[in-house]
Amino acid sequence: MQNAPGAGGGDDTSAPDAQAGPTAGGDSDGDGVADAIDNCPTMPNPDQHDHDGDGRGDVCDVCPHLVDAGGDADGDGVGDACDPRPTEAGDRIALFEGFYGPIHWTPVIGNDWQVQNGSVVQDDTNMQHQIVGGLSLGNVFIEARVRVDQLTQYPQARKSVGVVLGYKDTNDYFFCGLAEPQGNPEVEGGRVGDGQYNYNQDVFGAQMPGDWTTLQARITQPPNDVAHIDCTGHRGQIDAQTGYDDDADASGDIGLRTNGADASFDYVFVVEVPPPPPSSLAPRHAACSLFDHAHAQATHSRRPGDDPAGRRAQAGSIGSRSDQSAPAARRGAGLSHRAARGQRDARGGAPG
Ligand SMILES: [Ca+2]
Ligand SMILES: [Ca+2]
Ligand SMILES: [Ca+2]
Ligand SMILES: [Ca+2]
Repeated sequence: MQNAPGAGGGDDTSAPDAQAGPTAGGDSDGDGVADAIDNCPTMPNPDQHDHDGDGRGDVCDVCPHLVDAGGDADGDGVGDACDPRPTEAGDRIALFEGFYGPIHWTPVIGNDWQVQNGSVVQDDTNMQHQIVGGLSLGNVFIEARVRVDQLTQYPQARKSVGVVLGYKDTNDYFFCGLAEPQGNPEVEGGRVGDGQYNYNQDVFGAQMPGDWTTLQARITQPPNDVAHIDCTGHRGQIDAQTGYDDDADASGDIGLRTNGADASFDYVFVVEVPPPPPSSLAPRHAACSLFDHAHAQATHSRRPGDDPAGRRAQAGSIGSRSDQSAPAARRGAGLSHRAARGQRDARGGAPG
C-alpha cells in the first residue's frame, strides 16, 4: 500500500525496462494504463479508481478515503492522516470499499443492499437490515461516511444507522452509529448481545436525515481484558462521541446496519490494529486524537464513557430483538453504565 515512488522518471526515453520503474512510454504494472497517466504506476489497477480524487489510486493511496499528502511516518502502509497510531508501525489497511459496483457482502439481517451512484444503499425503512463483509479481524478502526435519507414514519419505532464491528452472529456484535431515540439525533456505541449501549446526549444540530456524517469506531481489547469501543460522529461543525466497555470478544467481521432508516454509505475504510499489551488500558479514551483530519471543531464532544448512570429510559435505539436478553457481564473500570435494559421498547424494531 505504498505510494508509487516514481523512480525511473517519466523522462526516460529508452525502451521499457521491467527493472527501471515507471516510464513514460511503458506500463510497468501491466494493467493497461500507461505509466505516464497511471495513478498507481507500480500496482495493477485497471479501473484507476481514486475515491478521494487526490491523484493517488485507491490501491496505492495510504488514505484512500481522504485527500492527503501521502505521508506515512511509521511506514506501515496506513497514512499519517488516517493512521490510528501514526507513530507506531504494525497497522494495516484491511479494507477500503468505495462502492463502485455490485458488492458481495452478505445480508445477515433483512434484504440485499444496492449500489447506486457510488454508494451502497438500503432504502427500506420498515425493518432492520444488516450486511457483513466476510472478514475475520481483531482490533479494528473503521470509518464510514453515511447519509440518512429518510426515516420510518412510525414515531415509536427505533431508528439507527451505523457500522458493525466484532460481528460473530446476529446476536453478537458491536455497533457504532447515528440514532434518534427521542427525536434528537446522537451517536451511540455498544454491543448487541448484552443489550447495553452508551448514548451521547449531546445531540447533533439537525435531524438524523440530511447531510453526510462521518462515523469512526475503534475497538481496543488488550489480551484477556475487556473490549472498549470508541464511537464518534462528525457532522458539519459538530462532533459527538461515546464509548462503551464489554467483557466480550471484540474480534469478528465488519458490516453496515440500518433500522427504520433509508441510508447511503459512501465508503468504508478499515484498519486492523495490533492489540495493546496487557494492562495498558490508559489512555482508554484517546480516540479523539485519531480524528483531527478534515473534521471540524469538537464543539459538542464529551468524553466517552462518562455517561451518567441515569440515562434515558428509552434505551434501545438499535432495536435488535436479541438485545433484550442475557444479563450484562461487564467488569472493570468505567463500567458505570447501567442502561435501563428492561424498559426498552419491547417491539424491538420498526414495525413488521
Ligand atoms: Ca497501475
Ligand atoms: Ca486517492
Ligand atoms: Ca488519499
Ligand atoms: Ca502509518
